[in-house]
Amino acid sequence: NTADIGLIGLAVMGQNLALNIADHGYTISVYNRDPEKTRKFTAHCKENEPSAAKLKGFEDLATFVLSIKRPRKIVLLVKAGSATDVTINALIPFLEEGDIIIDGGNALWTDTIRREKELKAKGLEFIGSGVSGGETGARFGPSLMPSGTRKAWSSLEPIWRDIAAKVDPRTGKPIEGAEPGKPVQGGFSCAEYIGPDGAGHYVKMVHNGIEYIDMQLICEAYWLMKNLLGMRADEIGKVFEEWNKGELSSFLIEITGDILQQKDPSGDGFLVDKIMDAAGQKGTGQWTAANALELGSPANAIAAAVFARALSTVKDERVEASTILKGPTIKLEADREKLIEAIRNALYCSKICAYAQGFQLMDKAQVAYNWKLNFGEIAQIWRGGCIIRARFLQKITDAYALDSRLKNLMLDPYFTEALDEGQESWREVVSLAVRNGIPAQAFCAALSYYDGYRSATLPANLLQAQRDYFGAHTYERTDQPRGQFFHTDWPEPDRPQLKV
Ligand code: 2AM
Repeated sequence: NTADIGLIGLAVMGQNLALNIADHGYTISVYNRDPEKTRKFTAHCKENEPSAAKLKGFEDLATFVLSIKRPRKIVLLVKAGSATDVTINALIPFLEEGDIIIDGGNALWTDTIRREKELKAKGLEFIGSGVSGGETGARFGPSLMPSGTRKAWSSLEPIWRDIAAKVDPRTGKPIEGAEPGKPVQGGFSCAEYIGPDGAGHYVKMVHNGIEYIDMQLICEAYWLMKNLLGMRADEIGKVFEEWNKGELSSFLIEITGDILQQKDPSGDGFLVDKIMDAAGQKGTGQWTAANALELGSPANAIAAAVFARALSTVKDERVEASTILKGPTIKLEADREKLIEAIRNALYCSKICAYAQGFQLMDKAQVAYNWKLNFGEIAQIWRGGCIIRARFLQKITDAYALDSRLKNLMLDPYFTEALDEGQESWREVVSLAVRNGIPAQAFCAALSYYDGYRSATLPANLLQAQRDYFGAHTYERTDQPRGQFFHTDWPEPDRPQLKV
């Protein structure tokens, strides 16, 4: 038993993470349910990977487990859901007290809580770790969101910190330059302990919810430029390239610039124009929105992004409805440069709201599930490696450094000012979308959230009256202390009895 760590599940993420671990000088044993994949992978490594000697494949689970130093650390990168349980159950007979299973899949955090409890009863440790960054992240530095007991974390910590993305601790800028066998040295490591049991997978889930809305907002900005200004894909791509130089600078804006300028292989036009407009999803955005509903946290923009994907999938219905349901004809005499700048402002303001919703949700969750989350650190973990990595996240870290108990990101002075500066354009863009019948549900949802949150009064007074009227649900009064409840015997208007 000489391997520093073991890894099960040699699909793309597993292969890349195993190589990343090996690149950092750790010896690693790997195993896959289908041994053919293990053979293929190790053969490939021998031919192509400088760290191949650090990595050893196993075709038998017992031998695999025995090859690892105790307390054993075994990373699972298998399909989330029942496959994870099947794999854990197969492992248990071979494990010994204090051994640690690390689930790096996209597990639902409640499953992680359950698994940790079950394994604890057997004397085993369980770490649920969010892993973000896709295959490149896994290979050269992912963003890692681990949770479990502190003891288990301290055992995993050196490896997790080594393999994670690195950012400049002062500016938050990602430290680039990784290549196989040559890991980045120094910098803030995007792998911080998140909390006990399911906290890490929860934070990863919210990361994905934010990813959904980030992507949807970018899509709406593209759609407005295309439909209001009649711009070609490559022209819009150039705009995103420009935007990537400023405060919107992020991985998603960067790849959008590239995508929009990609020509179709047929030589006819741009690839994006040929791609079917029906979006897929694997469920993590939906989990975020569902949890926001469950906790009563107003994450309407995140939910709008999930619903936007749902609406996209009813393509046939939309095609039919487009010949039946009428909208306005697009009428626009706008200055192109001015409108592009207004859309950029709308995107930035909406993005601030989206992140405010994500952090507000995590704040609710930490109370509901008994965690203590460090929001500044979470923003910094997301600064490198992951899909939502963005310059903007440093502003979030700065905001929580200024006030660790900040109630809402929008109340941080930098964000308050950014929203104030951008709001006129934001409103103009939303109005243009509405007047011209261009769907922009994420922009609209974000703006409604902003206007709702900044309203000292809302029409919920009437709502409470309605509830009291038909269900005697009672209400509080603005001229009496909170916590005192009143009921009115509402004068029922004369009306004819319903006859069944
Ligand atoms: P496989 O290669 O043998 O299919 C991602 O799909 C990873 O999860 C793969 O390594 C895959 O193994 C593994 N996996 C999927 N379903 C599984 C199951 N029911 N039991 C164990 N591993 C599974």
